[in-house]
Amino acid sequence: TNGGDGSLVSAKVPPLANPLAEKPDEIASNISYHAQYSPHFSPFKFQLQQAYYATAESVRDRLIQQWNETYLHFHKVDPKQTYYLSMEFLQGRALTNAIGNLNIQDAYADALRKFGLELEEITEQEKDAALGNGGLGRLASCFLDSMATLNLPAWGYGLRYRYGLFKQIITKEGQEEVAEDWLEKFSPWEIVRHDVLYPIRFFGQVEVNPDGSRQWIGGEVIQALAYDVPIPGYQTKNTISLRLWEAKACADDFDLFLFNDGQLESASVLHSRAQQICSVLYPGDATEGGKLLRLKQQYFLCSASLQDIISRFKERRQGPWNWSEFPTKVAVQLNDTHPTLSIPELMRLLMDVEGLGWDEAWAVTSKTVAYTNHTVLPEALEKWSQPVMWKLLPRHMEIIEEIDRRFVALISKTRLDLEDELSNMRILDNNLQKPVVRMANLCVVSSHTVNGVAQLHSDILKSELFASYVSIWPTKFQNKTNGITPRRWINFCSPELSRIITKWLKTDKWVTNLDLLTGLREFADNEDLQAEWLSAKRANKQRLAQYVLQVTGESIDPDSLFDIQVKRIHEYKRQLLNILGVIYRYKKLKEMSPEERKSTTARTVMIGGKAFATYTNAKRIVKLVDDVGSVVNSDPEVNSYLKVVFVPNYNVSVAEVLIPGSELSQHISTAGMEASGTSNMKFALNGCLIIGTLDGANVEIREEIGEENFFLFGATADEVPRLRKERENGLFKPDPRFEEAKKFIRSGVFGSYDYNPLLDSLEGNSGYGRGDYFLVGYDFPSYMDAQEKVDEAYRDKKRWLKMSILSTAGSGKFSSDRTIAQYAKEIWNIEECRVP
Ligand code: GPQ
Repeated sequence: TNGGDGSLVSAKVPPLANPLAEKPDEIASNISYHAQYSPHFSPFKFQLQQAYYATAESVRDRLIQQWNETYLHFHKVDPKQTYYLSMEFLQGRALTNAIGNLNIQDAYADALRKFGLELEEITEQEKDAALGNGGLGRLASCFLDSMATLNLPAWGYGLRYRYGLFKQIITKEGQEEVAEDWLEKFSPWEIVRHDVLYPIRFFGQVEVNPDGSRQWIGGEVIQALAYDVPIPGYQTKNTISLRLWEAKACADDFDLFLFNDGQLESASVLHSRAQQICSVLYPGDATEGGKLLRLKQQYFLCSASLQDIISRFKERRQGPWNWSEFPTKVAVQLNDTHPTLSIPELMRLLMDVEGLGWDEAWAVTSKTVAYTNHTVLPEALEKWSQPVMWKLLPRHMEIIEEIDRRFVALISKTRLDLEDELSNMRILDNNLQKPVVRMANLCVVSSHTVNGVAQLHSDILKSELFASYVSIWPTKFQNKTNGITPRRWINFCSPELSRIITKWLKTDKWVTNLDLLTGLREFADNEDLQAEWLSAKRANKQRLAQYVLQVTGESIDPDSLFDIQVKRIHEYKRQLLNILGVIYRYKKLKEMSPEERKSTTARTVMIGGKAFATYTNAKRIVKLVDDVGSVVNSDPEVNSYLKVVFVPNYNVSVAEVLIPGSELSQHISTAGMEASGTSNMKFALNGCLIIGTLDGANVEIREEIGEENFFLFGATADEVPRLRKERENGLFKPDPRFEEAKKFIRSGVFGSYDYNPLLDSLEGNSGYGRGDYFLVGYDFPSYMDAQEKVDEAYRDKKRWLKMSILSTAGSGKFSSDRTIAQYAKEIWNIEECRVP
């Protein structure tokens, strides 16, 4: 808090209620205080919605207290601090997580019972904050939880989108997208900081001053306003910030003259233009469109965050100081290339505002910034049109040109052997038809460290995508295998299983030291543990079955094997392989006698995920799954052995119900294409077995939990290029089962929708949208064989339970605490800064 004299003082005002209350009575009084005096609703009502907001506000008071203490402590100690810049944060709900991390869930449950309310029904009221598309955004949120829990001086920076990820509705036509208004009422978790405001410029021109220095002037200026979302660590006082920027027009941008003249819309044109910036999350997941608005959003995030970081750095300086200290106090991590403009923006601020020379500014920038790559898919590597960039960010383009020029000079001078590759390594692609800036190249050249997100992915970056840079900067490239927070992804979403783990390990320390789970291995055969495990999994399956009934109307049998694939719908993730396998299974069940059917393993296959709104083949896959479900589920001969459900609107909260109740999950991408995957880790941690390819983090999961506990199939990453070549040359011989499944769809059993384009993509030797680029046909037979092994394993209950326990026992490595500790030590060079 800033005192009137501009100095930092701690708030001395006594709180009205005790925000740190831990007794149910006191908590109940805090809740009713908020119901009365933070009146967002008409008085004298205390229904679920009101109760949720009042409860959340009482928790928020506590978070504010801890947040303030943390801020002051960081300010006093002045450690090196990390700033995690991400265009996406997929936070999900906050209430259960906050009271869980604060370890006050029992007190809150008791307090709410005094009003005749159950904690679960209150937490259900909260809307998911879905400011992200998928894995990349959720990873950022898991990282925040770990940073806070590890007491690291670290903050997140993102955008406060008005509309987050769309809501998916499944109709007879397939997927429909509806805007999801997470701020419909308001979010009790954000604190607006009216005093944290920065100007952000777009367009305009560069002016050269008499002394040769340059400055960017003119164009449009809007403001970035800070909203802080407090992020509590688990069982620690440390509470860090996710600072989200909102765009605001400048105060004098409202033209009262025009308004009084009756030109109401023209009067506020700058206001609505500013509002657009944070209106929607760019609905892309590994696909990029050249949208000017998206570029504006990216620059808005980078400029606001860097200005804020610099101002905090200066605020914390005491006595004389030098800019060379900046990288000893600040680490900036770029979550993929989306915040790449941080690089030229930091250069600009240092040179044009702070007056540093190029060399000094470059030394500071390149020691500060590090970059994480999350994909090798060519269509997801960001490239921005040079003419568009010159128009929107003329000064940044000058800086980027200069970085490129110096890079070319360096190579020409020192590495003649790389001359041939130089045109691909350059930041600028000056191709006359479509000159672009290659953002990944800009990141690699400018960052001190570049990392991939799983060992295989990092190896591929070094041997393929960034191979030519490795010989210049051999130590720049690292691996940081992704992780997930065990708080949200087992402790809070599967309390039953968590209690059993604590009981058998005789400690709950595993929640912050996930490696302790290996202690379960010695009990994997123990009948008592197995019985408890079974009953916890069973309860989770029942909860899941109830959920499915509620959202789809389909009743599913908790005695069947729950087989789940949930993730964004993408051809490389191969939901099509899954559903083709289901179709084949259905056909075989139809051909069996009733007696034969009885000896099969009954399965419920659930598939969920959102398709990018204009990704036609992904939407066709959604439609196919739903159609197969309609036919199979209403087929009385088969439906006690097989059910197929498309779970609508997959999001963080839905995942928290699905994952604990799953027994088998599918991570079946074409090898080499999934950078890591993170839901694979969540499933394994929850005792769910994986059927998967040797791709992304699957490789390491299998290593950790043992190959005998993993259903492996498919081509390996190094075989894929050869297999594609062979296919192109007409050398692929499809398995008869594959042909049978496709033919079955073409016969029309699943309705009149035209599936031919989808099926055609699997045919032919090559060509756009043809030639089975994702090798569904090649992997189909080994996939079906692996599925048979699953059926067989499931029939042996004891064996399955043992495998399930070993899965959890082997998941310790995949805690995001481990990942973040590695970033802290090996990339950021920061240390714990615990609030006393
Ligand atoms: N990922 Cl580049 C996304 O979710 N969105 C993106 O825009 C990009 C990557 C995913 C990636 O596909 C997964 O394999 C990773 O596990 C995840 O990022 C987190 O690293």
